[in-house]
Amino acid sequence: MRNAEIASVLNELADLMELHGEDRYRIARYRNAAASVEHYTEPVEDLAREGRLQEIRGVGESIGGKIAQYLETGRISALDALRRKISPAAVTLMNLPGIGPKRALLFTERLNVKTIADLERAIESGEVAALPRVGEKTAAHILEEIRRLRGRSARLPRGVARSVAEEVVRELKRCKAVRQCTPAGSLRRMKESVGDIDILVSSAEPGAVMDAFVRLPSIREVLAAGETRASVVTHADVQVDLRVVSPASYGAALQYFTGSKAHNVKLRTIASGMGYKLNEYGVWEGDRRIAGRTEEGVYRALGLTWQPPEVREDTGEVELAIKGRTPSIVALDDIHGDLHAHTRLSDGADTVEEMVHAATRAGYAYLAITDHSQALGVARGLTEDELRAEHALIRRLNETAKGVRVLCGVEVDIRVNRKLDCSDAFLSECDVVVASIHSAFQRGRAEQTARLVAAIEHPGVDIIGHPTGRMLGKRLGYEIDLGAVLDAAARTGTALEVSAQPERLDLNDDAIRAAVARGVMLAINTDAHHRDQLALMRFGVATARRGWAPRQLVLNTKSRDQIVRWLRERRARARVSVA
Ligand code: DGT
Ligand code: CA
Ligand code: CA
Ligand code: ZN
Repeated sequence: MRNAEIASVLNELADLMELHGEDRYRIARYRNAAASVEHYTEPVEDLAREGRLQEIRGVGESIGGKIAQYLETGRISALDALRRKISPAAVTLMNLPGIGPKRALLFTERLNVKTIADLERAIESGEVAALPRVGEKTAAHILEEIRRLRGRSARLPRGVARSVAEEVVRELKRCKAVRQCTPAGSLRRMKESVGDIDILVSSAEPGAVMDAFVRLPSIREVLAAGETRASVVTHADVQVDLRVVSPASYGAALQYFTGSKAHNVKLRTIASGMGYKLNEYGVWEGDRRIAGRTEEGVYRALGLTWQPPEVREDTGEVELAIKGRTPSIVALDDIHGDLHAHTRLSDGADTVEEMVHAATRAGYAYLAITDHSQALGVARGLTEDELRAEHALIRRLNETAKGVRVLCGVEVDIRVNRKLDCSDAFLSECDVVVASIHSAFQRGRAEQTARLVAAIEHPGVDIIGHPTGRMLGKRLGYEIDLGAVLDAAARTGTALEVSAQPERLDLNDDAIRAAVARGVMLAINTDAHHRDQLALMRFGVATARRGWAPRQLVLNTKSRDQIVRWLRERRARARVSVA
């Protein structure tokens, strides 16, 4: 059925007619016809074959002729003629809310704008606002639309996806017909961003589950709904795919829908090599299901060891599974503390005491308080004297408190000139120093790399915070030569952070893998700005697991005594270099 395709061609024709300044009633006829075609229940190509095109509402001789021409030849001569007259850039721009044909032509002709990125730059430089009949307000509005559209077409940061998925799972579990219910797909594999959300349910009554699903309050639109599968879009503009299987197939379906595709392809090959068939309903020997109820059972039936979802990317885990092994990777239980956290003295929300209390509840052995240094005006950075006062408070706390050992730290800014924002003497007094870049993201690759390497080589620095500065869905990181940064870290023993903040996850999984290959020490930190954010640790750990980071290379798996010893040795070196 090609109805949607035909409708989109008719709409394009209408767009171009509009740009060309044709009669608006004529244009409206094309748009109406496109809408009828799109929603027509029979395939329009059947109607064309039987000469019945004019049965479609709004389709007369002229439009009918164009549809017939398109179906016969794949093109419409009137459309080709218009395409030759109008720049494709104008068409792209016209599709943005707030831009009609007149403005699209104005932007392409007067400002030589060819892409949406060009337009964004032209708005930022003030050129658009200076055009006749546009103005600041319209320009700002268009910019907002561009950013909104961009956010929608991009993959979803996992932090957002997770909360949507949790909401759907919570709502679904109220339905009595739902037995098991869990997110699968890239969300379960803990990827940093997801294309869509996949949810798996086991039930003896799939019909009842489907009914409940398409009526959930969080759902805006049902894209497709069958007996055991459905796709919907939520009010947050997120696609959710649901599959319902019987309990006997739940493990096989969970394995299948967790993916990745590449991992699944390898498993199917192994199955067929054993004379079995593997699908989302089970492992089959002929008509007999030999596994399917649990995921472990599916792996076992194939002679494989179960693999954690985070490593199912076909990057060596299947080969380990054949040998009866799993990658040796860090787990949440291995984490004994957090080495990067803020209080209300800089840009955090809570007091030192509240942060420490939260760390105690998390069962931690240590917590580093690392408020910002003074360069960071926006984050209420502290002077050295203010930081010293905070450290004095922390030392008093440590005298009385049992349990969590609080480390006196700082998150020192790495300035544009490669210097650190605190004196060497001050840094050598701290228990732990995190150094991060917070400014001048636009500098070139060589310059940024040199900034980071200078901080890595500084004897007073223990950890580099969020090393690439990226913010998922907001900005790419600054450009760096990752290899050179990793080499410097390996050489000096300086740890690189794996930020657990869902929009950072920085280093990311690929960079972690490269770091691990060089034996670079990592620190999985939450960079908590609120006591509740200490709980973000699991996202950092998941990212480290995707990068196959072993426990031994993760600094905060060390016990309290071990970390104190590790830091003390580095402090001694820092003091020698000061003296
Ligand atoms: P995404 O949504 O782009 O972040 O990535 P996934 O991995 O969630 O992919 P998705 O939603 O297209 O499909 C979910 C899982 O279903 C996928 O990881 C593996 C399985 N799957 C989907 N299509 C196929 C397929 O054609 N072959 C195989 N073997 N598995 C598939
Ligand atoms: Ca998915
Ligand atoms: Ca999907
Ligand atoms: Zn921070």
